[in-house]
Amino acid sequence: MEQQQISVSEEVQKALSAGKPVLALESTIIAHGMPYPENLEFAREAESLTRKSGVVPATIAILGGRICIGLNADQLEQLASDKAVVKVATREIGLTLAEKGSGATTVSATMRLARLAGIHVFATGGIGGVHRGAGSSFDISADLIELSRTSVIVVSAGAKAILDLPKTLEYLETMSVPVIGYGTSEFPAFYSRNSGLKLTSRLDDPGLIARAFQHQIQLGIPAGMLVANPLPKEYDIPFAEMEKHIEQAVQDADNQGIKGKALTPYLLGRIVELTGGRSLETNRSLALNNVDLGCKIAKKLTELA
Ligand code: PSU
Ligand code: MN
Repeated sequence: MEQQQISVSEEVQKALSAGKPVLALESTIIAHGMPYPENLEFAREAESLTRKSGVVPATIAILGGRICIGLNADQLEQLASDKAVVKVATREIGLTLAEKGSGATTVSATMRLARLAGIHVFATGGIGGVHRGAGSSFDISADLIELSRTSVIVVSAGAKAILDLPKTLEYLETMSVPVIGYGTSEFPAFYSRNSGLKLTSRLDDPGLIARAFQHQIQLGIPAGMLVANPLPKEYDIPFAEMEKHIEQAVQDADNQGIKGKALTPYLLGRIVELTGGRSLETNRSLALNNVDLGCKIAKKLTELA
């Protein structure tokens, strides 16, 4: 890798060379998934929770044409507030570097860059998936493709019910991506602990999750792993209650002709509006809950190494 393309913070570099646990964090959730200033508060909180757990956080983004693995306070602030920061999926990494642009990385791009830096565990809120109406729009997130070909454990609260969850699970099965329920046998639906969709795999022990992943790596299986971690009970918004807001948001997007990469950020923002900010508090708590589990898995993984 060319040195001028990538800058790994000193803290992350030291941890990696000492074999200490590191947790990757994405930046699209900051720049395009939550409004300012709650996004900045969340980003800081995620990093401090990681450090408190004895793990080094590596928030990943592209800034000024360089891949940054581990951000300083100014860089976090820029990501959270600068409207010129674009949304970068894996396919846009090369382009953003060539244009010397700044981008927030989605789950797909963050996985790819984490792997490149030697980081194996990544915590986020929810992943992208198969959109409702994908039968005609063909809108399927590149996150699912990346999960099938990049060996990183992604800890999420499942996928948001703005998506077609049954199709998302079918797609993950087709793409050979293990989906592991943590403390649940059901696929969580982000805001809700329950979706009614059964999972075929469940592991309640972070050490076993780490071991399963290590077996995949040793066998040369290219896929990552999706850990589905239901949000804390006190923040649960029942599936049926969210459904009306989601239907409204999907309808509004359709009326305004919003599609492609703009669709997910639009839906996330619209749902915050429609729930009067309640969904934002839920989003924050579930993402921090994923950081907590991500730290546990990252620590177990370094013990196995
Ligand atoms: N879902 C969420 N919050 C998010 C995203 C998805 O609940 O912040 C972001 C993630 O960065 C994810 C991206 O990788 O949206 C997926 O976008 P798309 O649907 O365009 O692939
Ligand atoms: Mn899409």
